[in-house]
Amino acid sequence: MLIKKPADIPYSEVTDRKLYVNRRDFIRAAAGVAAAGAGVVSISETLFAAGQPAPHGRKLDGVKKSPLSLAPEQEKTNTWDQITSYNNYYEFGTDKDSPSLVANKLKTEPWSVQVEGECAKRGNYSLDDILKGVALEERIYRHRCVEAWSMVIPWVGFPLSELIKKAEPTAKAKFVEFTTLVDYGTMPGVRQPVLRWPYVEGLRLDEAMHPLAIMAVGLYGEVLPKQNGAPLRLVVPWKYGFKGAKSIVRIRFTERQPMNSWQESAPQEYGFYSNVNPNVDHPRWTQASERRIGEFFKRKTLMFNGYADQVQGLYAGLDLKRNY
Ligand SMILES: Nc1nc2c(c(=O)[nH]1)N[C@H]1C(S)=C(S)[C@@H](COP(=O)(O)O)O[C@H]1N2
Ligand SMILES: [Mo]
Repeated sequence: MLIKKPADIPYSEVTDRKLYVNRRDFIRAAAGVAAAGAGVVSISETLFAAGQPAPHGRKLDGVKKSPLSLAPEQEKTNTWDQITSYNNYYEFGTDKDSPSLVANKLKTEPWSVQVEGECAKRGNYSLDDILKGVALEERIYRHRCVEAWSMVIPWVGFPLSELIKKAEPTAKAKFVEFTTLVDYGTMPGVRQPVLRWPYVEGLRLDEAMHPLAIMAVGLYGEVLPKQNGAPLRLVVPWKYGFKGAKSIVRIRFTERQPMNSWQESAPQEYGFYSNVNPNVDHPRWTQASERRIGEFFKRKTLMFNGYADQVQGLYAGLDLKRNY
């Protein structure tokens, strides 16, 4: 059986970007006039009633700037087109352009999240419940995929800690597990045994409470495109991108370390922590450098993806070579 790991498709990373975009345009063109009318580039339906129409979807209102963002002069933000057409979302296929071509079928409304496990406020919460009282912030973050490519992405979201506090974890809760949607009707990828679906990720509770960890609901001030994990996805900027579970439907507080999908599928390659670490190579390639999408020359990968000052305290005393 062919089990595709992120590494089995890595040459998309070196595929010339122009060829890539051309192929996508070709597929769109081939889909023809009818498809254009049906919105191959989908206008997201939205739960954010007040949002005004925006260039690609719907504008999120009242988004504040955050001091935790990268400053624009620090690093250039990737374009909307780059961020929304070069995606990993295996439920929609393993090609980088599959999610942008296929995910428009995903139904993100209504949406609810089941909160379970070691917490006082278990239950089924609508997205509106989850967003009640939260202030949306723009967080411009570096995004480093384990496949050694990277981007800079202007997310819109809110601190994961706010959601966790609302759930009131018990004293026994040490970890948080995130489970994402499986829908056979709209997700062709879940018929392939790439991973055992649903996609599951986890964090230690103190990692999850860190102010840099967010739940994202938007991009470039607009509602999050489906290929990027609408309506609600995790973003943990100091970890490899696969920790950022998309389209979350379940959050569970646990006493024991959850098993995450990539660790389950290839434990010698992907661990639980998955902190970006230029000193710990992937068994099949180096993690010392990366290719920023849109750039030609490689960049050096930064410890904790450049967030070491903020997060290294979480890992004091932990052997980062063993706990990759
Ligand atoms: N449900 C789900 N979440 C997922 C993935 C996936 O395949 N399925 N891919 C992960 C990987 S490997 C990366 S790099 C990021 C990509 O996020 P982006 O497409 O918004 O850049 O999503 C992560 N979250
Ligand atoms: Mo990734």
